[in-house]
Amino acid sequence: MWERDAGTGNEICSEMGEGEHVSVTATLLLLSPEPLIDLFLGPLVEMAPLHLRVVVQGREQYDVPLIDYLLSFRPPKGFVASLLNLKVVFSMGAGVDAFLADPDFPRHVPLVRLIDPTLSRDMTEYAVLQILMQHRQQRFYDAAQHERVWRQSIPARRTESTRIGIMGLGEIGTFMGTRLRDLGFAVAGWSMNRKRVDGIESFAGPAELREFLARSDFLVCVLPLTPGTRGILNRETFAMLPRGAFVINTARGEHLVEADLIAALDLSHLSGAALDVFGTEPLPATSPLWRHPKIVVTPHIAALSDPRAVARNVVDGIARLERGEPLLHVVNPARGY
Ligand code: OXD
Repeated sequence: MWERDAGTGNEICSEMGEGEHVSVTATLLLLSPEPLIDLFLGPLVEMAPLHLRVVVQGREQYDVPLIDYLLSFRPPKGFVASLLNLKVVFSMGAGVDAFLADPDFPRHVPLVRLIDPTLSRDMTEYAVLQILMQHRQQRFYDAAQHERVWRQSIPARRTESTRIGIMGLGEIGTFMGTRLRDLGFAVAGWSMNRKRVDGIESFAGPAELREFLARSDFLVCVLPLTPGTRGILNRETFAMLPRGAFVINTARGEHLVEADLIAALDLSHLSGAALDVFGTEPLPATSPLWRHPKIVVTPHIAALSDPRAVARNVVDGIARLERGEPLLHVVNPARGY
């Protein structure tokens, strides 16, 4: 039971014993779609220090000026700006594009992304799965099994001469690249600035995009969504890929011009695509992507944020702030990541 202390205005937990009162000195607001709330609330409540009160948007009343921290992923436009005394916004995911797409987002409030090894691992598993399915011709063998035919086929390309291009060499892209490199693939990455990663060729900036694409038999997009990367998977960039290239998008649907992908597949310039993210989610039943024979569709599951990692990120971030230490993983709004 929380009560307001008449003197300080702080809230007090009255369930504790005599003399044991802990004042609530900070409030975190959780704003999430209803079906996910309990998943994220449990670990938050478990890990939050006693002086941090967690309130859930839509379930509890709260005083707007008392909200210090917000945890969310896709808040409605204008919502963040309405929280006048906000100290930090925590993202429930690695991507922060939905926050920055809000013209009213208060750019002076630090926005902290989720950086968590489980996200990098899960995203890597997804890319490895899709690449190996294609590289090892698994669909060909599935069809043969279905027909009960013993049908062998020589692999189109050896692993060491199969070139993988990762668009975005940040936390996730670098982790993915090193795992694919260790499987023996020829891996390169493309990013805004040149990166040094052992055994991974680095291409940087728009000037080196063509050369990077021209050597990518598999193209994996893990870029942040920014005005500069929106629609980057399009007719022109597909034309720069070698014939027969395979495209994997686990970043954001808005990176892809869907009609251009379908055209490149139908012309057999591209051999296939695996898409986990879409401009409209859930993907409408009327979308041609669902039924395209060369497209694998998955429902934004390549890497789901682990609720315990999200809670840890929030609790550690708040503790750092309270100790006067700089926050980690703060987004640069001008850069968009
Ligand atoms: C993320 C996502 O950004 O799940 O983490 O899309």
